[in-house]
Amino acid sequence: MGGGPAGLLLSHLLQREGIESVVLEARSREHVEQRVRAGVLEQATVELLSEVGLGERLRKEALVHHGIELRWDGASHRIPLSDLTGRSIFIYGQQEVVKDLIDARLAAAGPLYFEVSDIRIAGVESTQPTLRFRHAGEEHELVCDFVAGCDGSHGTSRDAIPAGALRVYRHDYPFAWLGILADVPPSTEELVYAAHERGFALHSLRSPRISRLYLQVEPGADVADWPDDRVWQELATRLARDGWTLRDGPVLEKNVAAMRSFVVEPMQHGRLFLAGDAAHVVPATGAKGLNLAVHDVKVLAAALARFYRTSSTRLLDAYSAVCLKRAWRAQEFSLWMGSMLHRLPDGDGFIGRLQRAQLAYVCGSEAGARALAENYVGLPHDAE
Ligand code: FAS
Ligand code: PHB
Repeated sequence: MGGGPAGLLLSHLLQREGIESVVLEARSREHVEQRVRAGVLEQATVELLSEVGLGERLRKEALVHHGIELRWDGASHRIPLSDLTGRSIFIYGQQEVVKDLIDARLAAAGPLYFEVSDIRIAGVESTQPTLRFRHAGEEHELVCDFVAGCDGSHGTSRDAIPAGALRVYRHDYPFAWLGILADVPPSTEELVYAAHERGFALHSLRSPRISRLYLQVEPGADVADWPDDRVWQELATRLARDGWTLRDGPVLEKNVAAMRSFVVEPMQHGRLFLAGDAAHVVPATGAKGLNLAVHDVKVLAAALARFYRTSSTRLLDAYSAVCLKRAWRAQEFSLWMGSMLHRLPDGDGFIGRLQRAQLAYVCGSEAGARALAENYVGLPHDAE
């Protein structure tokens, strides 16, 4: 269930193992290919996509970055990610990953249904769960061995799990992000994370011609209160540094995203396996969400392949624990980075001083910079 990065990549990995699957997506192809989300890919994510034949366009178009910049009190502090970890990050929009996955799925003639509705899951505690759904005005039924809930944070696959069987962990942050996609060349070579007394700001990018920028705003902020010139003005203020100018330009897309943490345990119930945002959501500060989804389906595909080859459920039984370990690492890192860089209640008082001390340690000591770098580039997939 779900034709986002998790669902599409899982179907691709299974197909390579000779395992059939059907991808059911609620929205249209246009919608999922246009949806602006992630932009930072870990090296392990890029290595996996390349290994499974999805790296051709990525390798040509992705920008490789070896560092990020933390900017505070008007000064820049570069975190040399590759020098500290031997690993890099790749800038390649999530919608490009999704386009590559859909192209591969259709090229392999793998079943992929868009604009599916009314999906009902039954029998996940049996060895033959069923899915009923509507597509193109008709009722369909699928009898399957397993169901993968890859339908994101607002999906319905979790509803098939009895309430008492799941533990849900939530944490809402006292801020949201207003994000813009702009038709202007980036004003920076590497990502800039700025901690400013007026709030956080991030200068990211999508290509040498397209910029992606974010502003910390109040939870529930209304885009209508943020006309383009106000957005650019606020970005210029928060990202300000002597001798540096922010280029502005036409805003192609603007949205507000809530910042929250969410984890469900376990990530499996009977023959239903949850992956990606359906099981865990991290705030975007650490750029981890998409990368976690990729790791989940890599582990799940290997476990399913082992089951079909040997009937062993050992890897399937370990799936939830393996993925939750990485998800909680990402949760802790995202909270740590978010707390260091955002304007928080009491930001002018004790908490503000703590944030400054944390920034000074991270930017002033190799140990501090390495802790950020290791988590930001992402631990190798086999680091479990
Ligand atoms: P998705 O939500 O992407 O996909 C789920 C799919 O299921 C969707 O296509 C949806 O339409 C479909 N669906 C929902 N309900 C359904 C139903 N009932 N039946 C059928 N289909 C259904 N992550 C990073 O790693 N790096 C970043 O830089 C980054 N930046 C982000 C910026 C923003 C503003 C946001 C919001 C997120 C960001 N993320 C980032 C996180 C993000 O990329 C997610 O982790 C990623 O989309 C997760 O992929 P999926 O689990 O496939 O879920
Ligand atoms: C993005 O490019 O969209 C992006 C980059 C880094 C983040 C979050 C989002 O931490």
